[in-house]
Amino acid sequence: MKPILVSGMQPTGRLHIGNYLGALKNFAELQNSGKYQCYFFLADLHALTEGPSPKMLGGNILDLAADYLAAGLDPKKSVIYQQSQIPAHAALAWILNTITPMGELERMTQYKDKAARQVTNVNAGLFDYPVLMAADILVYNAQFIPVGDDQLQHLELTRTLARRFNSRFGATFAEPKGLLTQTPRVMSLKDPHKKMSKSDPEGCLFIDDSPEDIKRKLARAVTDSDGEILYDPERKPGLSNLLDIYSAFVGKDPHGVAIDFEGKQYSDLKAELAELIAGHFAKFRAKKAALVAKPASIKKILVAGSKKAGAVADKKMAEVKKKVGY
Ligand code: LTN
Repeated sequence: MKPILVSGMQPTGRLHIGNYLGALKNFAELQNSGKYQCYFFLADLHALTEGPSPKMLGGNILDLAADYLAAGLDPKKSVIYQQSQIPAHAALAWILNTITPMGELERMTQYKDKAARQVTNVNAGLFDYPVLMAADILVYNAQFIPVGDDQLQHLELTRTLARRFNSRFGATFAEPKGLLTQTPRVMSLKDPHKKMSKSDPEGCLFIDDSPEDIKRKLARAVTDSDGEILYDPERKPGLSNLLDIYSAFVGKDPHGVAIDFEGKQYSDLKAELAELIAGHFAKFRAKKAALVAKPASIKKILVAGSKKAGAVADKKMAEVKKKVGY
């Protein structure tokens, strides 16, 4: 049996190139490596912690599923499913809640960040987010979890909860390992000191942006006034961000990219980068457009995947119930 790999993303809006390079691109590569039994899900219970309207949530779920499929996740190779359709996720989260001290959740930096940003809606779900994430992982006995470094603290909690449950109730869960995806930090085109974020669409390149939008946003990207193409994140953060992005898409070191552009204008780099990115996502855009035009086919894939995943999760949940004494 191949080891089990689980990961997911929240359906909370359009994906940008940072999300793509940090997660989705790796999902497809891990799937195609053939080394794992892959489970990729839409974290639509987690998404509820941000308080979306029902229409918004429904739209985002279909949109993210289309992103998964257009980026190459294949229901013949991976289980692709919706967290909310599998009761075992929330059921296991409840049981794990009872072995999670408040203090361990109070320390979570993502919670603290989100509570500071989302001041009008600091709900219990936001606080409990890491326990649900632990359940997402443990309910499949997953061994490998591809995540960005912002999720490592949650993964460490998952390992702690697995150990704690196992020692109290007997061997039940595998302790999962993170597969750290090394992402270049993709910064905003408008302010290279801030991370690229969907909340600032003009500083952000979405993976389904039209070539015209990509060109326009890059043409306006903040650089500096000395005109020299040189990789120097300290002195030239805007330009270096563009070189980092370029290098991530061509798989070359950013200093090397800078050397290739020596003597050229910033506008040349921006135009070539726009073409590179628009070209990289050309097939993706076409596939996504075709999928979005047939939402029923997307739903069918999610229903079938959720059924498969649900059968696996239910089995583990039955074991857990027995172990705790039900
Ligand atoms: N918190 C993750 C999404 C997520 C996840 C998971 C990832 C929820 N449950 C389980 C891996 C495994 C995020 O925001 N990137």
